[in-house]
Amino acid sequence: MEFIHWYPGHIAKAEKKLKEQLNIVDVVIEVLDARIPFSSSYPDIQKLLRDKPRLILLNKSDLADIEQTQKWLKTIKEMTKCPVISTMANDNKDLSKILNKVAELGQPKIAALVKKGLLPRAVRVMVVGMPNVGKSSIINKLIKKSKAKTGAKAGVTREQQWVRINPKLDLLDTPGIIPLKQDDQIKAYKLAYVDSIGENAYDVEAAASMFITDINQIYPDLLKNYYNLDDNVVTLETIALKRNWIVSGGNPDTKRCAQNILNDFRSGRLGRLTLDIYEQQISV
Ligand SMILES: Nc1nc2c(ncn2[C@@H]2O[C@H](COP(=O)(O)OP(=O)(O)OP(=O)(O)O)[C@@H](O)[C@H]2O)c(=O)[nH]1
Ligand SMILES: [Mg+2]
Repeated sequence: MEFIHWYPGHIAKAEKKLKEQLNIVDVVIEVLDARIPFSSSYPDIQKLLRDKPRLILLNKSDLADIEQTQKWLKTIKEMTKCPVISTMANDNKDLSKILNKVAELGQPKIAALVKKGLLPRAVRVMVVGMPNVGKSSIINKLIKKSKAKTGAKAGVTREQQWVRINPKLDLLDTPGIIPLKQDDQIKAYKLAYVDSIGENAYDVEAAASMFITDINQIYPDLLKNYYNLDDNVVTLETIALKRNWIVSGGNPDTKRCAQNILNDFRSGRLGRLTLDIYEQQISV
């Protein structure tokens, strides 16, 4: 049985829109979820971008396993040859790093324009990523200081709004949504854990059960301790019974339990966890 239901027509439309947006920028900021750097990446991104320079952000790093994030930063850098930075939306420490990297990545394009006899212009950048990874938060962070919209540019699509970040940098203020086309069901589950897939596309209890299995493998005892279970049987049923979530007839309310477990993870209450484990992903 397939876990996630895809809508091919919707994907084609999203891909077309993304391509149009990509055509008008010089540099792309790709946002990944630091808890699932592998599963929140888009396998076709290289093809879509062609030679466009890319800065990769491991966002929500405040929710991810510190040690794993360090490993992923290094590996993704080696694999993609792109600069990679870990970020968190409510912290501005990384802001100047992002701005400097984008300016640096856009420089060759501007130099090429000047060489052709054109006037130098600001580097145009956009943010792309899967749903819910923090694209809007990052855009807001970038434009915090400069709310002024620069309006439509000559020669580029009129509906697009640009924000001047600084004299050398213009940001497209709408993010590029990477379509959720994942043939890989394991990746799809992980995207569901981090709430990157609408809940109408999957079964919450199935997702929470998978989540329990995955967490028990990577962080043994974590759930047992967090939910204060008496033995090693960690299931929706045992957790629901322990919490006294009961439906009529005395049965465990597994649906409520599933929702609660996923919420505990998403909010960080379970701790800083990474679900794409570097050692496992790299060995495949
Ligand atoms: N803990 C934590 N939460 C974050 C971070 N970045 C974003 N969020 C939260 O994650 C949720 C989604 O963030 P958005 O910026 O709306 O993500 P998005 O990629 O624009 O989402 P869509 O527009 O739905 O595709 C919001 O509740 C944010 O507050 C982060 O670095 N750490
Ligand atoms: Mg958004």
